[in-house]
Amino acid sequence: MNRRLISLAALAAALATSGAAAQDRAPDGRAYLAQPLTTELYFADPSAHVFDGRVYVYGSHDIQGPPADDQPGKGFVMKDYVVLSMDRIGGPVTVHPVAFALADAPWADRQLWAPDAAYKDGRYYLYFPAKDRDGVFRIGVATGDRPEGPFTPEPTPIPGAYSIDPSVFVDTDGAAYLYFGGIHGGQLQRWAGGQYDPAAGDTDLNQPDAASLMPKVARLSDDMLTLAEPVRDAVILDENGQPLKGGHLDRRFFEAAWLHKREGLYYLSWSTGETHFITYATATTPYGPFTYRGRILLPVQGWTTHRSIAEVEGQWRLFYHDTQLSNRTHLRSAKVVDLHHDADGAIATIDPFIPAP
Ligand code: FUB
Repeated sequence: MNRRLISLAALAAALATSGAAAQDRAPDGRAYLAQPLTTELYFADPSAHVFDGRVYVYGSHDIQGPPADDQPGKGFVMKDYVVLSMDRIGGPVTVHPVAFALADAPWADRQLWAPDAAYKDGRYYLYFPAKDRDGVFRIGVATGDRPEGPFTPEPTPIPGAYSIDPSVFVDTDGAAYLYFGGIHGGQLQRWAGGQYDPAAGDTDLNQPDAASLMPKVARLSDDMLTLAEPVRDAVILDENGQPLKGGHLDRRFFEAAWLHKREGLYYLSWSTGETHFITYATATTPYGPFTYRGRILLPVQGWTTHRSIAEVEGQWRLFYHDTQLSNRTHLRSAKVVDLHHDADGAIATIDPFIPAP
């Protein structure tokens, strides 16, 4: 029996004992809009790309960690990356072998969080955050000659990149941009002065009148391994042209920046953290400034929310995660649904649950 049949048999056995209905509805009775891409493992923070006609999804390989209430993010203790792929949306999903493990990255000590990948000139690049031995989140890059890995990490983190949730956008002219950052457990506030300050800002982020911290952006060098320029803020403005404030909890940037481009317009989306929305803003350049437009995804089951947006088979898709299979914050599953832009480019808000008839 191959690996997939074994896992399907295990799932069937689990459903037989736990009851399939428990899989189909959230604890509060709502029905899920989509089902997990895989039940073989917990897989979160999905970053999807089409490489050579096949869909590849990069993400966090969730595992059970220690109780984690005393420190933001402490329970996310991932130790390796795996890649999912499929030849079409809705087709069978392949879970590839480990793409690389924590021990392969000499500088990384713990917590392999949300990654992303890019392709250039026959090479694949996996961008990933991890804490170093001083407990500081940094961002590394690993390279490989196949989209599913294996990937070999560079010996040091990318100079000038920090915090969490790297994502790469490759523009139509071939220029590649790295977006990153996440507040609270992602430590972005500790870099507000340009250097890492372990005492900075951890409890001071939601000030109603202070500008919120913004995601970071920098163009990548031609070899995709370093930053080609100083990091700048991807500034998000409200409808009056003012930077979002720390107190705008239902829209300000928390983590998980992602850029997609459609019909010449640049869309930046992100998670609002404790209010659990995926929201977005648009701009005419990849640097911004971006103007807030609205919500893409209403709260999913689970504390975190994270997504990527990719055009697959001529249809825009939203890859996201929730805790359907575990109902536990740190054990998440990736899903995919269609995403629709209105005539004026606005994104139609998605409810991850099916409305009751
Ligand atoms: O997976 C760990 C962290 O949870 C990610 O880096 C965040 O975006 C959130 O999804």
